[in-house]
Amino acid sequence: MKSVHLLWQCVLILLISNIAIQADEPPNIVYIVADDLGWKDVGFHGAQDIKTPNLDKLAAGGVRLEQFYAQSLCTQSRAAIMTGRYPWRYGLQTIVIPSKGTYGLAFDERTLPEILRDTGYQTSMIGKWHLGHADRNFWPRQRGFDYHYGAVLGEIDYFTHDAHGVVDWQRDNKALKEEGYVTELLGADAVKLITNYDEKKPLFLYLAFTAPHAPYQAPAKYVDRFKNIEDETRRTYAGMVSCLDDQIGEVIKALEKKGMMDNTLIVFHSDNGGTRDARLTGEGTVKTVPCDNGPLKGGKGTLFEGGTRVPAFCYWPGKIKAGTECNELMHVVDILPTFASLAGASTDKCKALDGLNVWPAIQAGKDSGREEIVYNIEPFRGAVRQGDWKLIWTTLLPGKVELYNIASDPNETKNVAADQPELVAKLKGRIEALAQESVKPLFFGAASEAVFSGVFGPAPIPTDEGSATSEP
Ligand SMILES: [Ca+2]
Repeated sequence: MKSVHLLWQCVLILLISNIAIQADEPPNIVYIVADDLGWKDVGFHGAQDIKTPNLDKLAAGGVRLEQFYAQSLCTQSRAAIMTGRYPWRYGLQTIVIPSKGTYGLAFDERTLPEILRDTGYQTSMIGKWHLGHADRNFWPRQRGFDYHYGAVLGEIDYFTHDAHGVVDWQRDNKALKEEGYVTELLGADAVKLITNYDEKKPLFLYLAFTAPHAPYQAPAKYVDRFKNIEDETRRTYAGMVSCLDDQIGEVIKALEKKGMMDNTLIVFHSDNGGTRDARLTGEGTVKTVPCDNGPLKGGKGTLFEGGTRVPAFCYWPGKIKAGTECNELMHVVDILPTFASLAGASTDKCKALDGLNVWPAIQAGKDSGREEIVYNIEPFRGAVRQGDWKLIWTTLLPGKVELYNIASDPNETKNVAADQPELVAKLKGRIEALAQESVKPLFFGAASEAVFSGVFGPAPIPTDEGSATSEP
């Protein structure tokens, strides 16, 4: 009898230890980033004309992150995601890498996929990179991804896959000629990858859609869903968002079909706010700006909330409570340490991280530990938020200082800088101290090179027949 009892004890111990191993099993991570999606351009933030049923279902089934910040432009956010460090630390804080730019993410920065790959993940990237294209060493396959399909530039035509006549469409470093609409191609590739997935390793999939960034293009079948929208650009944009939503729905179906959902964390957010300035809609021109950031002030490229606070959620049934809302401060630099923590990966080889592991806040609504958001530090402007207080300092003459209480005035309508000189001095001091730690934007070098190669060329003096002669 005693031996039977002992046997049961052994079985019980084995079962418990097996459960413990399963609980600690590194999850698959499907990390979906939209490009220039407005705060209010998703159903779960109240969009009336655009329908996003798949995103809404995921947001409702998980936790909405309502104070999740990104940088205000593409390259900057993607750099922060890849490094866990603010982009002003390595020169990517100003504008984006332009198509003629020859620079990229510094090679001494350790990247998120490198960290995950070193701990046993298969690392795949499908979509837009925008962290350097002129040298192939900047490309995703050389920066930690086992697989890449998509574009390396910041903006390509959705049908021809080119920018300024140069096709930017690759699979694993090899140029690819394909027919198709970019959002559908990226979604289909993600579905294929998941369907054929080798389950021996946990999967990290970074699915970086180019939608709904300019140029505003969508197949007629998506645009036709929004015949009720009068404005042509908004109608096309709605079609782009709808296609994005459909493709995310297909990815979820593929994960379900493969039986991966129980152990897969899905994270979704936009890389910056929606554009509110026609000059920032991309390299083309549009009559109207189609994005809607709702009540938030400003948009892409600005340091206001509309440029930096983005729609975001996490979804993992069984691990994250459905229908919850998190108002803890978070920033895209937190992605790297949070994923590393879930993966059981070490960040020891990284430079000093700005990001924090915010998983306890996401999963259990605990304090995120983040008391400060640094919106950006540039030679001509900077902004920080500490607690509820946000200071935006424009240092270009004439300079401007704006102080807002984001808790009581989230839409930045009342500048109270004049009423709070001590707080202004403290936050200005913080910005100045961070500026001392920052490096010069790489964009300045590229821009001056482009300008000077142009302005010191031959002068465009008219020499046609109507010009003056040497005769008096
Ligand atoms: Ca963007």
